[in-house]
Amino acid sequence: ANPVDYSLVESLAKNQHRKAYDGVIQYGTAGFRTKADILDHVLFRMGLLTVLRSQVKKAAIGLMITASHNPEADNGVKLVDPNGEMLESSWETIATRLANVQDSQVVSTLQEIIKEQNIDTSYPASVIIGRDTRSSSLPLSQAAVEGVKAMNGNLKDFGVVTTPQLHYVVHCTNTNGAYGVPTVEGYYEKISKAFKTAVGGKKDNDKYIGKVQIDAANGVGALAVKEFKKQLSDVIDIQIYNDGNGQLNHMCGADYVKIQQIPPVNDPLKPLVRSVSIDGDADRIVYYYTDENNKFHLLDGDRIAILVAAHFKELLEKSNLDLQLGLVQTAYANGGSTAYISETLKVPVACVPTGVKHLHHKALEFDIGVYFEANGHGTIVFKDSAVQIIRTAADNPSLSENQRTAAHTLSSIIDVINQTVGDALSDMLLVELILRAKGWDTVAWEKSYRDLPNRQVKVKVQDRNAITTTDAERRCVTPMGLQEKIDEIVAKYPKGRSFVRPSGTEDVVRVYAECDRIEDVEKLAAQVSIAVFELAGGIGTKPVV
Ligand code: G16
Repeated sequence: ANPVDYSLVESLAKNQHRKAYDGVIQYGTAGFRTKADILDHVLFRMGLLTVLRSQVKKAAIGLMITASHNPEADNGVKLVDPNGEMLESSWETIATRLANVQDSQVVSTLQEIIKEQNIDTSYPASVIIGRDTRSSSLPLSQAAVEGVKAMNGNLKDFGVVTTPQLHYVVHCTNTNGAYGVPTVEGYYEKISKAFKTAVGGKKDNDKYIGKVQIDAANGVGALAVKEFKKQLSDVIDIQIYNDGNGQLNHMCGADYVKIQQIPPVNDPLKPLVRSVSIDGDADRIVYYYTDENNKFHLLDGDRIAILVAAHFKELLEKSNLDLQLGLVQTAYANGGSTAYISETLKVPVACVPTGVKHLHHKALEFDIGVYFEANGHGTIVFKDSAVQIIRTAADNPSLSENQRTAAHTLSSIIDVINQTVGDALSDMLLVELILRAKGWDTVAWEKSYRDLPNRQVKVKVQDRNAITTTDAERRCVTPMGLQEKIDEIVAKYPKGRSFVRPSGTEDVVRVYAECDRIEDVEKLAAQVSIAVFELAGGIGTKPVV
């Protein structure tokens, strides 16, 4: 690569992309995320940094501009490591440092990073950029592009894509196409083809109806839904609404439906129709339906994880393959789901802190790792050796026909899955395949276990970092006395459980509560919220019971 003109970098940092914000901006749960109008300098600097990251890893690095489930006025950026996974945590610290130094220190900070990380700056860096449909995303992507170019990085700008598509092309690029063709067309083609093969051509069987309606949160996912609808029209009937004409994430989308536990705006509300909500950048999905009495039923990430794990367990038993299956959850997983996994399914289950990066990492420890956050963010990862064992078994004439068929089914499922990160649409197709195999509708799916009634609320505090946690966020360490207070409150409720943690994507503290009786859960959540408000510096209106 040509030597970098640092005087140009300095001039851009001090002029076109100067810092417009005095506070600290942190690399959070899924990258930097805040008001779009204070992010220009962050995007420019992340453009600079991805070039160095690419030189360290000697591979292409991704940069995605989105604020996912947040309101339209917010935006954000996350960096994607070579295998399509989230940025390594030590580099989150580096990213935060570079994002927050004064304009005049940008060049010296880059030089420090180069020295500390021993970076070979002669390596030809490559960066893959994508963005969502927010109006602020295009100008922010231009800032990132200027950063990459100023550092002489090679650039592929994929324009408007879903987050999982960006992760996918990064992984495909770095495996030289072994995982798939590194284009958006390649993504649609691989997943659609795999779904058609796995379905085997027929549209319906006894109970399963290949029909689903999708709330696309008025986000970038709408484009992907429309493309899948087109490519899969002969095997599944997809109806889409909130398809981009309304306000992004406003009273719709996976986050809204999960937290409010009600259908999104514009839902046709026909009873028993299988419905799906995805989020603003299409990496999360929840299912739901309303019954004949107009009661809302949610089938969230926990339910998807269990559906998948139970199906895989059955196929592994039938094919007699000795592969270790495991499931990864976070503290938000409903107590009902965790009990069902460990006591009935008897699949090992691990609990890690919030954030796909933590779940993904843990899931890689299993031959087949199923991970889902309750909010619908998740996927399944397979060790290469496991894929090979499954594929070999599917074609092994010395196995019984039943064993071979089960291995074959497993093998055909693998390519429907986007293993790089949670992907709402590939997850949906996987769920559809399993429901079809079982001849289930959503009512039958929901019957496997009972969710404990639960609530999630937000509390505003002066500084959310005043709350620190331990034990995969299930207990808090500071402020002093808060955990004792929560313990005291929870003890009064049968099957009660509650925890609090600072959000890494919004300026709030999240409170989760669950207990046995639906009539108690509101009260439990409110009492814990009051404790947070009183002990952690609440601002605004104090919560009430
Ligand atoms: C992001 C992360 C998820 C996380 C969610 C909420 O989702 O990717 O892993 O569960 O934020 O995080 P927090 O509670 O820290 O705000 P998304 O879909 O917004 O990118």
